[in-house]
Amino acid sequence: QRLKADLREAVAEGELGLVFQPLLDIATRKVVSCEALVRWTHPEFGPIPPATFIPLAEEMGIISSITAWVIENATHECRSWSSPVGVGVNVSARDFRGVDLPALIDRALTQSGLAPGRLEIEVTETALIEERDLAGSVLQTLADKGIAIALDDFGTGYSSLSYLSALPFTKLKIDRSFVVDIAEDPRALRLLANVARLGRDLDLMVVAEGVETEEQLNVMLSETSVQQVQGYFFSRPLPAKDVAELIERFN
Ligand code: G
Ligand code: G
Ligand code: MN
Ligand code: NA
Repeated sequence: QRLKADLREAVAEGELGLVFQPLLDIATRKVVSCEALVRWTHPEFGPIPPATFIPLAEEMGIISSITAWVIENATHECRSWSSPVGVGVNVSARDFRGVDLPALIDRALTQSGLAPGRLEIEVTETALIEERDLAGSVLQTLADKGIAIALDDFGTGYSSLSYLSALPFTKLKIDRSFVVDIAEDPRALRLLANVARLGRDLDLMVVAEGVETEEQLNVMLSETSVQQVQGYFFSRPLPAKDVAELIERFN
């Protein structure tokens, strides 16, 4: 209850923060986009993980204010980067009902001057299960504007495969559980390789999440058709200033 009251205040007072984690092209090792991730540092309890406060915000009905704030900030930051890399934003199932997402995104793109093709909306399978019909029409509207649509945490939800062809995805983000053992376990590597191939067959950009070691990167490069990688091996999520510098230095 205390946490809920404090979260409401933090959202109202603009006390949330945003960090950005780069996604790299596996072959060139250039940054291709950055995922925006929200942060909340409680004045007394310190950092509260999004896995804790996002569900709270959903329950409280204030997730759309967070989403709106994230989209405005993320597009603004992205516009300031020295090379035209993209920016990814996570949306919650509730956002499909709670807010006019296309209107909100149009406004953010206009205000920031960012090209629609540089914005990427990340949706989880869980969000799609909860709001299947609505999500389908909203995502189609966004895709028609040229916005990229990523299926996030792929492989961790239920009945994932049916969504892949039914919805207008442009990108598949394979969950990090498919990456963690690939350097030691040949079967884990075969599984990742086949999931990646499925994505490529459907003309999706294929991303592997949670790449933590050089060994993982090397086997991925030689044995799979994964095109982009994200993970601690390259970079943790960084404050806006640091990610801008990283882009300037590496791209
Ligand atoms: O580092 P990390 O703890 O940031 O993220 C944990 C999870 O929190 C992510 O998998 C993501 O789904 C969720 N998350 C992070 N930022 C946002 C956000 O801005 N909006 C939503 N809806 N979820 C987010
Ligand atoms: O679910 P989503 O992909 O939106 O959230 C990304 C989450 O994964 C964030 O919490 C981020 O901090 C975390 N993350 C990013 N890279 C790595 C990694 O290499 N290893 C692990 N364990 N977590 C990661
Ligand atoms: Mn994500
Ligand atoms: Na993920």
